[in-house]
Amino acid sequence: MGTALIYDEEMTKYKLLWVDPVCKIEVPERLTVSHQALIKSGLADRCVSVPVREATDEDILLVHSEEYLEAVKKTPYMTLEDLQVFTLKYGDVYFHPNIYHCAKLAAGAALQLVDSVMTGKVRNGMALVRPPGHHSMRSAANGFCVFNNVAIAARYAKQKYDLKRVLIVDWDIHHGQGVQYCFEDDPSVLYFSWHRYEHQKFWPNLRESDYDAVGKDKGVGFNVNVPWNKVGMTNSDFLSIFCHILLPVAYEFCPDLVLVCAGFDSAIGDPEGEMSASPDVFAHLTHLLMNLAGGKLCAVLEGGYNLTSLPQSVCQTVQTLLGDPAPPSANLTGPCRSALETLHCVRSAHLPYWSCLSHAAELPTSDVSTKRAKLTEGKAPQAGEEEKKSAAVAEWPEPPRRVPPPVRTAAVLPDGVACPDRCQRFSSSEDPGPATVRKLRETFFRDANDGGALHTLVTLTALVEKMLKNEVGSGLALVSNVPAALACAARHVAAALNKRVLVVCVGDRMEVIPGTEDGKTVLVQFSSHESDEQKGKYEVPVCLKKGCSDVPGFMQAVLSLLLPLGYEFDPSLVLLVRTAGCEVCDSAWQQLTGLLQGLAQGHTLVLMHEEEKSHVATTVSRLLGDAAPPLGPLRAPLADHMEAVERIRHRLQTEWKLLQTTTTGCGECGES
Ligand code: Q9C
Ligand code: ZN
Repeated sequence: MGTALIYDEEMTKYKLLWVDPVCKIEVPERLTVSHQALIKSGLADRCVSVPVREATDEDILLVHSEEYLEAVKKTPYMTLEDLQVFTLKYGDVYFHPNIYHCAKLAAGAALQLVDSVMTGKVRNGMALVRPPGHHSMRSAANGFCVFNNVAIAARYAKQKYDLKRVLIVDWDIHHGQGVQYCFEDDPSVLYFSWHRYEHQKFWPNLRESDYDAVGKDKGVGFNVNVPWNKVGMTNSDFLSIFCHILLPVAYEFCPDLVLVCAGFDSAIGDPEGEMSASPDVFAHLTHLLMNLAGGKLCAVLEGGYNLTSLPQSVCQTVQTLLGDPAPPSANLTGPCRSALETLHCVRSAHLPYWSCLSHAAELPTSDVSTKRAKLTEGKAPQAGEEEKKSAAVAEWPEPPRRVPPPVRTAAVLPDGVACPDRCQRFSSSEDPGPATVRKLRETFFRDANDGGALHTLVTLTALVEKMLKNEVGSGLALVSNVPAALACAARHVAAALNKRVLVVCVGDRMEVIPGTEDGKTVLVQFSSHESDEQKGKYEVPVCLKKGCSDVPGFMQAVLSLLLPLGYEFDPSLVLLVRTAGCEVCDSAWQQLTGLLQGLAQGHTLVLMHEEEKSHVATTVSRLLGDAAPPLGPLRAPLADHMEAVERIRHRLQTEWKLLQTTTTGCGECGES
């Protein structure tokens, strides 16, 4: 199952024919540099090339009015002056004799992508198109957009494949108001958009781009707006919104298909967005969406006007779609104050509609809504009221190459357990030497004399070393003594190699756990073991009664606790341990495994007890990057579990900034 790439040079064959400072950034080179970068990096060759087609009238009429379509149809025959006059009817857009043709190809490209994914020809894909789509409305071109490519694709997919739920993620830095208007009363399409807003001072300056536009009638709750009120937002701000809003809501919604309005004007260097997110953040955003909808994801280009960061961001996205390991998540320092304010407002606005947000504190409305009132009255916010977040610096390092390891996944398995396809059976060829053996024996088997178990530890140590040298990507080991294997592997990474290791345990509380005193080890342990112990920053017991069988509660803990903590910690290795009595259902386990692949450049080592061999094949499949099966729409998590997760987030959010969701600290105790 591959990745589709849809591109046609024809879409570079229109451009601005007169002087217009607003439109001059929307140039044909946007597409050529993006495509060239995919070719040069070898990514294009690894994709399945799918031809574009023209969207038909019928396709376009799924979203647009007949009058508008007929009007656009006339543009190829207009004189330059006619085109200029026609253009004036709309906002921030230009027409050209060939743009109608290109707009049909852009919408048709999105439909070809949907067809390729829905028929199983590919798993996912990206369409590089011009003109973009998300600003165009039923009867109006707008913001460089002529036809709403993604909105048309969503209606088309629903109709042709009888889909019940479609998620549209709009990470372009502008609000896709056209998409919002199209689906605001439709509960079958969940629209998420973040956008530069600056309290309505940024284009398109709409009141309805704010966080309180949550959808209408039957669609109430299915429109999620995340307004950025400052420029200079960073990777932390973006990932924080994903962990604390988009992903919980998306998992609860459980889409059959994910469409991405993939605009890259949200990346650093963009003259429109003025944000500070690095191009490799798109690898993480993409990865985090790839376990939804069984991996069915279609990314369609929208904006992106910096001809350096645009192609870098496109490459990061496509490389992730292809399944290559994610880049490290370095330098996440937590969301800024303005982002936290936004996060809090959005969560509060959506709390009535999504169980996963039901514990978000009610909005203390004073602060933010006052600012809005001031603006609508035309008063400027007081000078010096708050520090101005500085705009992006114009320079950033080129994202480092993401080199897939020669062995994607290796497994340490007892004789008699078959090694799954595409996975390499791992046995250590090198002699560890008597000193290592003595040390292992002394540390882990002082009393016993179990040669087989000792051999396993030697093998695991070798496997961990190979993973950290990127000779092996991920690994799985079936062992007889899980605690010893865990302690050995964790200590080897932290103490011997001096690297950070994230240990995630699911199941019964274990007696032997690696020490976390060194700050190199973070231990997150999901179990039914009740514990109110105030552990330090590096040890996080998560008590889920009924052994994690509350899937919504478990996912809540994974998305809003484990992931942000993991991203901020930025480990070199993840040790994922399934201990005896692990009651988490198979599909939740698979989601966990898949999501953790976004950390440590995909270096996850799964440890399981020998008797768990029935989980080997599915776990290996996740480690290889295959999408996890969907969980189904999630019910409300158990209140106890929500409270447990909230308590832990509160306890740790001064240390782990990515756990924060408010500016005020705890709503109950007033602590900050
Ligand atoms: N500086 C897309 O990214 N001009 N369209 C805004 C404010 C319109 C952007 C002027 C920008 C349209 C698809
Ligand atoms: Zn944009």
